[in-house]
Amino acid sequence: MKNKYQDKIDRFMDYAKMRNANEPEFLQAVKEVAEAVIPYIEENPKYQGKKLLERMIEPERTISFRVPWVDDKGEIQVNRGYRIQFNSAIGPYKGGLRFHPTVNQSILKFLGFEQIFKNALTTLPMGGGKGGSDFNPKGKSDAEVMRFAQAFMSELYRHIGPNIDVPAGDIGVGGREIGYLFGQYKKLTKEFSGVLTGKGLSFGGSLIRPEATGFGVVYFAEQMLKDKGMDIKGKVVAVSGFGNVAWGAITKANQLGAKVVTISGPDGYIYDPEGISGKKIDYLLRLRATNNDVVAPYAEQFPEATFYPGKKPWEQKVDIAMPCATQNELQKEDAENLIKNGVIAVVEGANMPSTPDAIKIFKEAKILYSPGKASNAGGVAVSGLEMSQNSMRYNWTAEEVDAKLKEIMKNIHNNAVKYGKQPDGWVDYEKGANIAGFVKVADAMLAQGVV
Ligand code: NDP
Ligand code: 2IT
Repeated sequence: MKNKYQDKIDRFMDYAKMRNANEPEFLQAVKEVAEAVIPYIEENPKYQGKKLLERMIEPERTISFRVPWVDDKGEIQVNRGYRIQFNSAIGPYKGGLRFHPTVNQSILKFLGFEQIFKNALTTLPMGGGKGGSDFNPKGKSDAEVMRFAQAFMSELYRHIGPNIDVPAGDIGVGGREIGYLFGQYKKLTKEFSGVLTGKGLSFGGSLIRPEATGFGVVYFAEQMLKDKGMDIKGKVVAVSGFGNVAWGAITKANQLGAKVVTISGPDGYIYDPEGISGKKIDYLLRLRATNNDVVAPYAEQFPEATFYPGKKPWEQKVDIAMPCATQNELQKEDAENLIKNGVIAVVEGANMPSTPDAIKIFKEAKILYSPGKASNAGGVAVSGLEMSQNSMRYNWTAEEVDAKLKEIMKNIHNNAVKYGKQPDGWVDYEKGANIAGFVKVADAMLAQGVV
């Protein structure tokens, strides 16, 4: 089906490519938004002639800096740090920090761009941003992680603040790293504030923040199924990754009566036909804490499971797929396998885990497919709730935060349905989420003039 506005989309993408050559991940994220939003702009004159998309794809500010630090052997190491302050139309810049050797400007721009729309969908007042470093946490000692985090914050602190830009975690950045970053910010500024989210509970963190992204993914899946008169209970689920998001998703899926049969790492995947539950979920945390980046030991620990080296979980027959590892981890042939095996729903936990080819296959098959910016927004939503609690100098209970998270995920779902429902009743969640996020940010930009 050719888009009526394809020429306009192509022209816009030529412009984006010209200005962002050599940034494939960023261009991939821009194209997804352009394909949904350009037709909407064409049909809604209020958004025309204002260069809204041209402005949105240009970060308000890009900061790149040197991060020198000394390792345990006394050797000097040099990493590169970034913060992309993408859009502040609806609130302070907000988004995670990623520490991974693959980090570069293209990846952080794609993540920061996605964050604009995701944060708008949460209904909370947060702009979009992202940052990180090419620092590789693998095999690093605790002392090395601390020295790196302190060196990173020694520059970043100049650019952030509780009303300016509020970073959080992402791949390679969890509670430990946020603690070290917070300590250094406090030392340099003499200020105890909600400048970061994902903090420890004893210094301003919110209950349920560690679980929030994964819980939100499962709440979103629940809504999608409910919309079709189905229940998540009894469904078989494939999860990829074994990090923070995977852990939260597996925990909640079990609580709601689903069976999770896979996890994965860079070394391959684990298939556990008995389901990953109970003490096996706790084992994931230990596996992660070894800093070795492998899932193979799971099969030694639990002999009923099989380890498939170098493979991805998408070859298994499951009802629901939840990619929770990283970008572009679910490709065309994986999508074909999932469809062949009768998958009902693909609910993204990671950011942009499905390639455009894979998404096309899901859409043609008219299964339930949700992009990360809608289904993984629970993490940043609870970050927003952490900011609120810090401002109030008050803490909500786990039940209160969880109830708000559930409500937010329901709102995101309904908002995506509002803009994504097709004449035949099938919901294009990708289109719906992109337009819903765009409308909120575009209205704020229009009201604030050309700034
Ligand atoms: P973690 O660091 O806790 O876990 C990341 C997982 O993905 C690990 O299993 C990791 O293995 C794997 N992974 C990372 N990079 C690669 C790669 N290049 N190739 C193969 N596997 C890889 O991160 P999170 O769980 O926090 O993040 C997972 C995804 O969810 C990311 O896409 C992130 O952007 C997204 N997300 C995170 C949120 C949060 O609140 N933390 C919120 C919303 C989205 P390894 O490190 O061994 O490579
Ligand atoms: O991708 C994401 O939404 C995150 N990594 C969480 C960001 C946040 O500010 O909590």
